[in-house]
Amino acid sequence: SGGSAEWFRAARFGLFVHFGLYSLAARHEWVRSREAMWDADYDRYLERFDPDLFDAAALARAAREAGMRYAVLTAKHHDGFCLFDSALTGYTSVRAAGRDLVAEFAEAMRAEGLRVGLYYSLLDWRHPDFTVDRYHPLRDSLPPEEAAGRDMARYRAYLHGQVRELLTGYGPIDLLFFDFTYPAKGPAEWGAAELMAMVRELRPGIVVNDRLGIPGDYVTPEQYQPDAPLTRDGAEVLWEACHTLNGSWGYDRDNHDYKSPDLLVRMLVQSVACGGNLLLNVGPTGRGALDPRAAETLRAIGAWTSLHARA
Ligand code: FUL
Repeated sequence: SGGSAEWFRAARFGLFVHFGLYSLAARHEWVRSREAMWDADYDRYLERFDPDLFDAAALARAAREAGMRYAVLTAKHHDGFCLFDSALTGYTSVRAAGRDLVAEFAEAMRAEGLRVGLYYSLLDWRHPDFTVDRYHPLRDSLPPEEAAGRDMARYRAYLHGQVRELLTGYGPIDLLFFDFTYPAKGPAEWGAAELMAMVRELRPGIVVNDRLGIPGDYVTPEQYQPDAPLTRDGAEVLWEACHTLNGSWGYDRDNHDYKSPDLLVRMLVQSVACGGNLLLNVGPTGRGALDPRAAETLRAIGAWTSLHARA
């Protein structure tokens, strides 16, 4: 990746934002899979989706004041619901509520001087061609003849087409966080090499994570804290530990088990000391607001970074 990842190494601290239909359920972003919901069950959230309190400018300000220098929004999570305008599906925040949240987010982050990242789920529990595996909500309910007609080649075209939309319709995107590869599906199912080539052609210098199942620009320890530099073939690699505030990425209303600002500051320090970044998550409420506990945590971290972080 050469010098293009320099901003990423220097940035050290970023905001992860998980927001989608699952935020309305308020009990973890995997709710649709965990509870094996049919489309009709999950549509109750689509019908009520109205992110009237989603304020990208306020999020950007909170991130900057916390000492963060980039932010990553879930353009699409595993449920398939898109926070952007897509010619390839109507399953979007634009169709549901007239809001292109990716556009709002990108503009607001740039206005605060933050780099813009997008998370894009490789899994898609709504797309009719995404084959049913053990994580799929319809794993026990889809009639075999319907399951048999699914075609990952068509899904691949959709996936590549949507990534193209994200990289061409929203100004300069600095980072892509793909998610994720697992035993049932990997680089072959994603068309990973072609996808990576397209991404690099559309956005030379973009920083891409490693979850396509092929090497990317950085590695992504999730919910654990490396205590030494990370290496590949003996050479240090760029890395970013991503962490939740309370164990859940999507808004989890009744989970009160928040990490303390003091612990989070120590995790940030340890990441930076070991050559890594910290990507700290918030999961806005169903209406798009920052939970007061999350807002307070960001403020408390900012009280520390404003004294101790260097530009
Ligand atoms: C995981 C996902 O399955 C979680 O829902 C979350 O998005 C996390 C950052 O990555 O693999």
